[in-house]
Parts: sequence; structure tokens; C-alpha cells
Amino acid sequence: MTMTIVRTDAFTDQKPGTSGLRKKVTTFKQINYLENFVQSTFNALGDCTGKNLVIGGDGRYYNQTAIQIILKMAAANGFSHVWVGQNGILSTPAASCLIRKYSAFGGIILSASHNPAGVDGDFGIKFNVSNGGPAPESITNGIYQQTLEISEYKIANAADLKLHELGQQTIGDMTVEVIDCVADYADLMQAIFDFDAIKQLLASDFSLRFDAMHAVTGPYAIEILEKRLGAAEGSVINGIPLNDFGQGHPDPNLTYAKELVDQMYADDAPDFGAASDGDGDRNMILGNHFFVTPSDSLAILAANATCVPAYNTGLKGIARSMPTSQAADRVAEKLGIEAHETPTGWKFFGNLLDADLATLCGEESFGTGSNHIREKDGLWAVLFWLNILAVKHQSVNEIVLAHWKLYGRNYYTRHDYEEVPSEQAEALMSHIQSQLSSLVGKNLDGRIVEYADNFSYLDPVDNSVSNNQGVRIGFIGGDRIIFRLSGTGTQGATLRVYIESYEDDATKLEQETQQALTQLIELASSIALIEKFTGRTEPTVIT
Ligand code: VG1
Ligand code: CO
Repeated sequence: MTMTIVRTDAFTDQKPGTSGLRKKVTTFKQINYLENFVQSTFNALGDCTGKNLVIGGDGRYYNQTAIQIILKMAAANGFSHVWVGQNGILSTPAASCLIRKYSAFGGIILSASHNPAGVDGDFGIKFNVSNGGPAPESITNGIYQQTLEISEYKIANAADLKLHELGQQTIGDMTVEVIDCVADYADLMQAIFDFDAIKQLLASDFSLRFDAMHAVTGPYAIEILEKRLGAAEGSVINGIPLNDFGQGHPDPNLTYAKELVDQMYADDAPDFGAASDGDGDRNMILGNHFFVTPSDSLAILAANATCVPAYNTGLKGIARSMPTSQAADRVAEKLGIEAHETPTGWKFFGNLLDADLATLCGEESFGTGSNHIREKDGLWAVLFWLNILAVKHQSVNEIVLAHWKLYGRNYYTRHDYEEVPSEQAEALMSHIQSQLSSLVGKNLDGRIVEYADNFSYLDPVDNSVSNNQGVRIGFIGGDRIIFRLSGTGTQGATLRVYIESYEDDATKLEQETQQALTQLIELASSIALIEKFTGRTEPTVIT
């Protein structure tokens, strides 16, 4: 194999965010932009000789081009073996599953998750470590350092690989093994859940709809739900992955998964509805005329975990991101297990899962997962719900209502203000920050502030500290208002306002969410002066 060492100049904007580096496709297409980031990743990892990798992506525009470049760079950097999903496809959970199953050194996942795709859309890249999870901050910071110092990269002089052909090919001494992108993942799901019970449920008078939103989960959902579990053909909608996701926004929430939501609120609605995002790690769960808040979903999965064969001996602990509602904490307390609170982003769950301090993890942003892999997992959550429904013979809403009756309800909403000019968003955050020290003990509209701070996390396993993870204002009794800026957007800033209020009066458990939270929503706006700083009178998306 011959290779070329290409001279390059550093880019200053390659700092990984919540989940890798995400930019517009047009940014990634700049000369050497992708190459710089890939070489910086390899540099940060040290000697790559003889190591192996899993590579795949969510199938969005630029996926295959990027994979061809990365394969040639991996060969030039000494890697010996790479597993690639057929046609360059791997969902994020499937990639995590493969890294673990094949004991790979790590993986490269090409995705910008729920961000829109296409020539004018977004692209992303992230590195996962040998436990199958996103690289921790110690590594992502190292990668960023390398991107600032890089002056050359290595790339093999080789023809493009045939990514549609299963089997082995080579670039010099490196083997490229193109594998079926679904089989290993589907086998793992079959080993976790009671497929016989779910099959029986689906064979009864029970209908389901799964919206793959023209993103990566289509082939996975068709294989698992329709082929292995016998759901009626057509249960999976928008199941063909398209490189622009059909011009849609594959974020499974009430705004962007409108087609599914309309079906689930129609007269002849199916019993169960679900959707996943661009790279297959998120999930939205719906019943007939019923939406399950993601934070509640985590709590309910935890409370009913023993219905599932893989968790029938109980859970070691439950972890949630800080802005996620405290509903799961109540379940942990009842089960007598640890509840952990981490910063936003799946990379913070890895240590807890590896150390067996947590079995289930979740985020308010439609992400749930467990120790089966080290990423959140959309279809896993769907199967978990189906497994519970099959065992309990109750509907989705009956299960949620029973949960609220037992534990009380954590009313919860997130308001997003997207594409706010960065200076405005920064000014708003500083304005909130400047009030924090004077808020504690104050009475705000009848609620007493118990704490007001910028969340910082001490990892109990490696003792690393992560600061500035979101401003939180907590009231006596558990109500909370949280403000943070997104770390996954590619245009301006996205302000996220998270609002939570606990209710255990049995007569007040079925209010409309926004209604129940009106007072806190107004309070949040007045603390942050949202309209003054951003000019916005309403959020872009409410979940
Ligand atoms: C968002 C969510 C966060 C999630 C992250 C990646 O981050 O809030 O909970 O882990 O996206 O999800 P941010 O920084 O924009 O709030 V996804 O499905 O990449 O894979
Ligand atoms: Co995602």
C-alpha cells in the first residue's frame, strides 16, 4: 500500500459538543475538514497499529463519501481490521452493540442524529471507545487539542471499497469486513426480551405503528417488528432510509413526528405507536390518544423492569440526566437502589454502567437505554414497552395512570428556542447566572428557592469533574426550572428551558401539561427575560 502525507492547516471550530462534532454538510465538505478531524482523533488515541474499528452511519447525505475517506485514513494510520455496515449503514445502538460484540478498540459513527439531512443539512462524526459508548470528555478534549495543532494527515492511495458487497476486502494490510447491519443487533434484542410473549400480543387484537421517519431504523424495525415478531406488514411506516430523510426532521416528538401523532389521535388509532430519530437512539412512545413523556417512560420501564427476562433479577441503579424529571428517582427510592444524576449526554452514563452502578439510564430528550450497550437505544425502548404490555395485559394509558397513582406525577415540559443568535443566548444565560446567589431562600410566586446553581458533576468512578452543565433553580418540594444551551445545534444557539412540578393529589393527575405548568413557565420567562434578550414570545418547539 502506498500512502500520501497531506499538509493541512488547523480549523479552530472542531470542538466536539454533546455528541461529537456536528456541522453543516457544507462545512464538512471544505477541503481537509473531515480529514483533519479524523486524523486528530487517531492522533489523540495514540498508536493505532494493529487496532480495529467499527464504522457506520445513519445513511444521511455524505455518509458513504466520508466512510471511504475514513477507511483509507484508517489503513494509512495502521489499523488492521474494520467492520463496516453494508452500504455504510449502522444505527448508533447497532454500532455500540458491534463494538462490544467484536471487542473492537472503538468505533466511528457518522451521524447528526435528529438534525435534518441533505446537501444543505447537517453532518456529524463521533468516536466511541471500547465499551461501545461515546468517548468521555478526557478523550474529546484531547481530540480538540489535536485539531488545533494538526499540520498533516495520512491517507492510503487506494480505490474506493465496495460497501454494498458483504464480505472481506483489503486496503494494504487492513481488512475491511462489510457486515449485515441488522442481524447482530436483532439477535441482541431477542436475547433481552420475551419475544414469545410479544409475538402473542401482536397476534391478538393489537395493532402497532412504528414511524422510522425515513431514517436509519427502517431496516431494523422491519426485521424485528414485522419479520421476527410478526407485526402486520405496513406496521412500520416511512421505513426506507433516504439520504435526506425525505426532507423531514427525524426528531421523534409531537411536533416533528406529526404523521404518526395524527394516526395515534385518529378515531381508528392503533393501540401502540412509536418513532425513532435519525440514528436510531431516540424513541417516542404513544398509546391510543396518549403521549408518554420521556421522563415518565424511564420511570415506568424501571418500575416494571422485572417483566423483561434480562432484568428480572432487578436493577442495580437508575441514572438520569440532570434536566430529566425526578420521576425515576421515586422509583429508585421505592426499589431501594441508587439514583444517579449526570450532565446531559450519553457519555456520562458509560462509567456508571461499566461499574454496575446503574442498569437503566435515560434522558428527557426521548432517550432511554441500559447496560446492554453504551448508547441510548430507540428500538430497545419500544420492545421494552411491548414486553410490559404483553405481560401486564394493560393499555399504555392504563399503565401510565397506575404509575402516577402510585408515585405521583412529575408534570414536565421542555421549551426550545432554536436558532437564537449566540450573543443573545450568552447574554441571557449570564443574566440568569448573575441572579443565582441572591435567589436562594427567596419566595417566588409562593415557591421557596431551595438551591440555585450551575450544575457540576463529580463522576463517582473516575472522579472527573464537569462544570457548567446547566443552570438549575430548585424549589422546596421538588419543583425545578432549568436553563441550558444546546450542544448539538449547528446554527446559532438553542436555548432549552426545562420545567418540572410534582403533584400527588389523586384528583389532579390528569391535567393538560402546559396548563398544569403555566405558573412555572411564566416564572421562567421572567427570570430569564426571554423576550427581552431574544425577541421571542414563544418557543420554537414544545415537548
Ligand atoms: C441533545 C439532548 C441530549 C442528547 C443529545 C444527543 O443535546 O438534549 O439529551 O443526549 O442531544 O442526542 P443538546 O446538547 O442539544 O441538548 V442524539 O439523539 O444525538 O443522538
Ligand atoms: Co440520535
